[in-house]
Amino acid sequence: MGLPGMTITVDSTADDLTDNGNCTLREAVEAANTKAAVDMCPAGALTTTIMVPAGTYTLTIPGNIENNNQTGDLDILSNVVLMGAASGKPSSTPIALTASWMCTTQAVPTSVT
Ligand SMILES: [Ca+2]
Ligand SMILES: [Ca+2]
Repeated sequence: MGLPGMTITVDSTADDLTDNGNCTLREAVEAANTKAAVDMCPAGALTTTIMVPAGTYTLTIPGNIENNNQTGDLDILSNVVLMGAASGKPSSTPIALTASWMCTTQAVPTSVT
């Protein structure tokens, strides 16, 4: 099961899922989703806090209609808290996502009536 809480610090504004010695935002989300280490990101936990340094994070891997965080938008499939690393406050870091690749979250099912 792993630890109940884990913090992953993003160290690159790049967008990749490649084992190249960094921890991108996509890799951090992947580590949270899979509860396994991804490149330099440590394994996520039941609740994973992702520390996001100030910067512009442009998603550059093309793809749509894909919901497993591999291409296009980021797909958060577990409990994730995004924190601005500079201030340590939630939502303090603007994350610029390209308009067509919006960040989607699926951790909390919503009921539609
Ligand atoms: Ca990488
Ligand atoms: Ca996707």
